[in-house]
Amino acid sequence: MGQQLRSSLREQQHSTIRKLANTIESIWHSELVLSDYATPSDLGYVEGSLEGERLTIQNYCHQTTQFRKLHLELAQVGKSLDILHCVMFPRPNYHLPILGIDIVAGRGKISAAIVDLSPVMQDRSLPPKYEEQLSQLPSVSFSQPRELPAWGQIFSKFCLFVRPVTPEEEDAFLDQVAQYLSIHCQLASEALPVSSLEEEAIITGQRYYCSQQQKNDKTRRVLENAFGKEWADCYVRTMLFDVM
Ligand code: 18B
Repeated sequence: MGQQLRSSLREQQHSTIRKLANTIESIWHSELVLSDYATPSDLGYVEGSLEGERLTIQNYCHQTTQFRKLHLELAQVGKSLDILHCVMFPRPNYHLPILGIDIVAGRGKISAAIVDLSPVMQDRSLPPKYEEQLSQLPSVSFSQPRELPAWGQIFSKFCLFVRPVTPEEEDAFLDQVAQYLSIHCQLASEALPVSSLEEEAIITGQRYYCSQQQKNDKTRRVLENAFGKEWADCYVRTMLFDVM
């Protein structure tokens, strides 16, 4: 799909989503050495409209020494719903958390903004350097924190899940994501491979993370409305939260 179409989706999206997409890409490009990732050719740019409004999806994927998949996805439903989805899946031979971001904006207002560095070890702990650096970040308060759904037990104590209600809160969320992402890219670049025993535990942890995320019915419903149940299920399992 042409570059023009790609950038036009971003330009139509909620300004916070557009800014965050640009921030994520700029940090990835400056902090990591990116290689191509073989995105299935039919999933780079996708459009569907089955029952409801048209859903447009744009995927950007990369890989690095430490990450098997860096995934940034922008989606738009009709003119009314904008979504940014981002997950950084570490390779299983590195003990690193999974960075996940989701922003959902309906009719110009953000209803959900979430960022987390989620643990993969069974004891739910993050590597000590992450604990250290994340604890040192200045705490920011939002007027409308949101409650995690039951499947959200995968998230860490540093998880930020809010409905930002002012431009200042939107900027504060953007700033927090940039901090998490910078810390993550820096610590990941310094990380060394683990033993094969630890690798087994990490694979189990990533599988658990993905199986819990796959329980998010709100994501599934949007995809099902545009593409049908079968396609949506396949997309969730292979593109959004593929287990190794
Ligand atoms: N997600 N989100 O990524 N989701 O993908 N998302 C929603 O105001 C999509 C992730 C998360 O309260 C909503 O409630 C679609 C990652 C949580 O029950 C919609 C795509 C994380 C909730 C969508 C997508 C994550 C949530 C409802 C593919 C976290 C709240 C909006 C492009 C790291 C769930 C609202 C609840 C909500 C849709 C979290 C519509 C289609 C990586 C916790």
